[in-house]
Amino acid sequence: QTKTPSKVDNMFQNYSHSEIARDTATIKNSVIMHLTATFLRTPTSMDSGHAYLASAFSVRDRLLQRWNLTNEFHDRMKAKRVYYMSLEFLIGRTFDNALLALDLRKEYGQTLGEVGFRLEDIIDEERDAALGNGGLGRLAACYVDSMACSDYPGWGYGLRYKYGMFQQQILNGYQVEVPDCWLDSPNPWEFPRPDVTYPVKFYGHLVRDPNNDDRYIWESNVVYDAMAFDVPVPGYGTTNVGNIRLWSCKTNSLFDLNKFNSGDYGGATGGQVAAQILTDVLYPNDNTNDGKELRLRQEYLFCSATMQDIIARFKKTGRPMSELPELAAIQLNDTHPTLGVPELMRILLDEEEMSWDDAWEVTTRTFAFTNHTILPEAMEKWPVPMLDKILPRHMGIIYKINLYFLQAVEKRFPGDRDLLRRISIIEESNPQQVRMAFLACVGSHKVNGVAAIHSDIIKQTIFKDFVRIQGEDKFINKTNGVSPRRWMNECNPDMSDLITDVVGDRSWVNDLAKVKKLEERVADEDFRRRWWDAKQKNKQRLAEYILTTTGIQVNPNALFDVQVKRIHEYKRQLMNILSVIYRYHCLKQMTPEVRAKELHRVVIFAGKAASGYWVAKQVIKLINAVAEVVNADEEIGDVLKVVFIPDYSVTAAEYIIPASDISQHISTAGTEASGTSNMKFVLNGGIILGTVDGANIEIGEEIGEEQIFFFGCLAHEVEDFRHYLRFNQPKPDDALQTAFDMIQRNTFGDGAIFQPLIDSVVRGGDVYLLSVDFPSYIQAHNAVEDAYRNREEWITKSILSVARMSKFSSDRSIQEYAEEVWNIEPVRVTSCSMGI
Ligand code: GL2
Repeated sequence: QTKTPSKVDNMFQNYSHSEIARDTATIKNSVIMHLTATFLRTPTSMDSGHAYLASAFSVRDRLLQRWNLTNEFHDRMKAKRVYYMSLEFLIGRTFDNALLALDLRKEYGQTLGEVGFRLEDIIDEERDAALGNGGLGRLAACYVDSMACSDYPGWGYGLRYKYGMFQQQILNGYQVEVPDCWLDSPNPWEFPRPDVTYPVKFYGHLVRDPNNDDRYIWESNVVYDAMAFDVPVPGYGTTNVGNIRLWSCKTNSLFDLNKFNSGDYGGATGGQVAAQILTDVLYPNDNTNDGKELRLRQEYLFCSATMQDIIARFKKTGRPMSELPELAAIQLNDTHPTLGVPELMRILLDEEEMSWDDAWEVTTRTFAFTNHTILPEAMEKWPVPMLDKILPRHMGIIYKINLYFLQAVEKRFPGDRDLLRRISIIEESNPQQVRMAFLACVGSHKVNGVAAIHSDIIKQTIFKDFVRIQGEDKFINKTNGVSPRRWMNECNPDMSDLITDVVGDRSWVNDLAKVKKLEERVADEDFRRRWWDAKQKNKQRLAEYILTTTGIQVNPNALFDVQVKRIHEYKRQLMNILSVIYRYHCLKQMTPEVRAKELHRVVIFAGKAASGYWVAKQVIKLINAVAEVVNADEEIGDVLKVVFIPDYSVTAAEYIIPASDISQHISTAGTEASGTSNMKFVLNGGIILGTVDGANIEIGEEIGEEQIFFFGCLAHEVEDFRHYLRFNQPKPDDALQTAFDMIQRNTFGDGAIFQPLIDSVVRGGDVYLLSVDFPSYIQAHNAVEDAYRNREEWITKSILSVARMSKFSSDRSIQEYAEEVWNIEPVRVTSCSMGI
């Protein structure tokens, strides 16, 4: 359904008419204009870096016209907007994405060709915007992409970190973190908005309003400025352009002239430095809560600026504050933005002078909350004394939210003191802690998990009491999805062209249900050959990438077996590398004749470990140690290669994912909330080797169990195994024991450095159940090999998988959120609606 305006004036008419000139002469002019006027270069002194910048700025001009129109139009229509609040947006590159969205790839390729550059090289000049850790941050980027492409009026809100996710170098097999200074060169994809700046207060004290019990005046002289930077998000197949508004802590007003005049130069800039630090770095923790005070201040800066901005926009409509939920829906991407709840309450109570009950009603109708993990170490909690010191007003509001909530529960379940203790937002530990997941839950009208199994688990565990108190209907599932624009059309051009041939046009990019048509061609010999060739070409491209990034030569005809994701114990990269060691052992036992007949395999790893996560870093070292020995073993040759690709990123994923034959998603059952790379791999014609966990399960349901290799224990069995292993020594099977023995016999260098990894299994209770799942894991590997040897069977699996993946488009997820959580409708800016 699309709204059209009753009457639109034509103030944009001329402006819009000039939009998107496609002829190469105009494009060339605009590139040269930016080259000379923006970057002070001439065509003769143009290098590929400047060719990229000038082209990017020229594309950006075209995008910004659409961006302006979209926002203007949504404002005029008083459209309800959704605000996706996320401390992470893992955007990656934008240039190629924008070219595809504007359908200008060919034209820019031609223009660049005329001045002596290849488009692919120019695309490679762009640095990733790596403002996120992993799945959660990339999901946020896919969701804003889907909002733009589906014409939903939606904005992302986040922080503009000066240093994004660190760059990973590998030195002597170990991970070394290097700062990611991504803003060192000009960033064409952001727009500074000095006019959109809000003051954000910290510390200080409270004065009660003598005339209004609900109202306080918060006095403090620690006030920072949050300034907006807008990042346009091009919609594909629509002129709508979305927006991600990122806040940066501004420092200008914090220069102390008095101190400077008295010669205290350090003191004069001290305030600036303190403020700047707030948005300097992304915390590089994935699925773990760090609990650092600076992080709390980051979160508040983010929440306060965002809430002030949303309210300022709402106020322009002239509607009373009580109607905020009619025009704004706010989604909390995990608990990181939960301070938005007490911040909105503070604004409504103290600035808008609403009553508590009215303010609470507005707040809970506006917010909804997505939980992304059940790992206990990831649960955000803030010590009450810390929160009280930094945000005294918010601590007071949280206490009161908790009090009213507990009173209501006590009324319904009188005398159940244990229930009150369990559900209290304040944990009675020493010191007391604020449980952010509970605050987010109480402050929201809907709570969702990110895959069916995960949504069930949270209802049975962390939110069990809340389901009983607040009702089943509040707790829903929204299975994650990925953008077909980036994760097929952009990263896999050959397979995309094939799909386009079958569908008849490229409309499947915005309507993934259309890939179903591939099933009709599954028996078509010519089509099958082209399908295989597309995969081979992607493998060749990855082989080249591996050679340049690692110096290792791999054979593109081997089976490419990939595990790329954050390094985490629960994701069990350790189990993978132990199976590689076992395979190496088996190969060494064979005669050369027998060995030569083995399936050739390249085992590919990539992923970053949080800088403080020692065990994860040891796993990286072990992978590299094994790679060094195996790859140098002439007896083994191409039969087995092991590769660790450094510095995994969105861009690296765009090379790796289209080239996989098999990808591993092997978390201990019940621990991976969803996973999203699993969806990307299958969408690109790869097959999953995985546990019965997260979205693997739904992928299996959709594509059919013949298309996926499952193994391992089930989520409901995990607790019993863990309990058993707490009191009994695990019993590694022969294969696992062999792998341990080889490490301990110093096959891969000094075995002693890896002993803690072995101990985590044999002495540490084997929390992630490696010893339990290893036998079925090895069996599953054998099944994969058998299947891959039968090429025809494999091609069928690959085609059928892609054909059945439509559920996992983020467009589907966003539509479900829009209809069931946000209550928003698409609002399409059409040429005629703006008088174009
Ligand atoms: C995660 C989950 O671990 C992952 O399984 C899920 O796919 C994503 C997106 O929902 O969220 N939770 C989390 O804290 N991180 C994730 O990637 N960092």
